[in-house]
Amino acid sequence: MKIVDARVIVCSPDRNFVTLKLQTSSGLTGVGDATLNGRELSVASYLQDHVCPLLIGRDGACIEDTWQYLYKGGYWRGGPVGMTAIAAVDMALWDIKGKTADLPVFELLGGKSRDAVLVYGHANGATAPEVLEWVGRYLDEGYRAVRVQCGVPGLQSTYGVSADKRSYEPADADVPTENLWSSERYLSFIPGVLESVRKHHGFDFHLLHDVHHRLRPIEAAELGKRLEPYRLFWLEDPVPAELQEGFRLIRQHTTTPLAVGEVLPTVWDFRTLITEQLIDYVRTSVQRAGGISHLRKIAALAELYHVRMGCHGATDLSPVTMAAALHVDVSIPNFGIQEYMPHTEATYEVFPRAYAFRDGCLHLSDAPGLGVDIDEAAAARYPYRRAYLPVNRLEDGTMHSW
Ligand code: EZ4
Ligand code: CO
Repeated sequence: MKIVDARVIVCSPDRNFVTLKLQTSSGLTGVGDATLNGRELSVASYLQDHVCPLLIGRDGACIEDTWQYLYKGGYWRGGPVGMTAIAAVDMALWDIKGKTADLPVFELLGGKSRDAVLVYGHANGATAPEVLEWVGRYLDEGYRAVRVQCGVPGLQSTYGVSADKRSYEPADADVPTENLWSSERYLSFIPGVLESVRKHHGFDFHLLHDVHHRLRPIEAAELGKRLEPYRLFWLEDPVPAELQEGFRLIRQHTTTPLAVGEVLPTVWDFRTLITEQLIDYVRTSVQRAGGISHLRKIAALAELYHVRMGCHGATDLSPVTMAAALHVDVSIPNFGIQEYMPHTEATYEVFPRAYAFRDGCLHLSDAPGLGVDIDEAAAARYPYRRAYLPVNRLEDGTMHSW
């Protein structure tokens, strides 16, 4: 079963996506997500110019060998661009493997460990009352886990807080939006918001919060301590993930569970965090971390150290990544939770899918392969638009330096 065609499709049905479509001599196709938010065209080029030519004529059945060939053969290992490109190839080959076997991919990963995948929704608001209202709506819709983000008085705009309450789109401009940041203002405000969420809505659901890498270790330690009474499911990205020693300091001070790693692409990036048990949840996903093959290795290492998986699932991960993540989520033993931010109708028009939300969980169908595709004619109607993620400045105008 040779790979006979490899196409890179760039489109923007309400946001940018890069998709790889492979075709085999047996007449099957497979899709992979290669979207790297704000740097999309770099991955498109990496695939088009440097990977697709190597795929034509290769045996599409050899997923692991192809992974090793692309990872090691690239010489410049790791990094978000290369790992996203390899991820797309890997996903597409698993899709083809499933279709060849006429089985959903989770059956090839060992079968189901659970029937459905627990997800968390996103309640964000400019003010605390708005947050409370949206937490209520999510709970009414059956969500069992809700992430809460709130605007901070004195800071005009805050990452993760948007007008759209269903999904927020941080890559919102063709040059980066500049947000203001003050750890002092944030730390004096956010514990009260989480306290009022528990006061109004109780403890019978999982509550999550994302710091988006904006604190220093000692500030994060203080926050974790102050949030303990509100029993968070996790506190995400309290500090930037590249200074892993920072997590030792946070751990010494708080029992609030920690989640990290939506920007980390390889098992080696997680090694210290996992083996020293500095975190409780791994946040990377299929498309960030080299595909299903490599994500499973991260999950397996995490399993040995009592660390669970909580895959990233914001709207910049296409429905292809969401489907692939769900196959991993239902099959691994150490699943924790899956982030879920519904895509827009335009996105779903381009990416027909076979998963659905019900009772706080996402449910996979038994469709063979990943159970998701790309409608290329629809994709062609939504051309690429440059869009960047924001940056943070401190109140004195300095770029946020950590
Ligand atoms: O910043 O998806 O937990 N989710 C997040 C997201 C990420 C964006 C980056 O592309 O932090 O909002
Ligand atoms: Co995050």
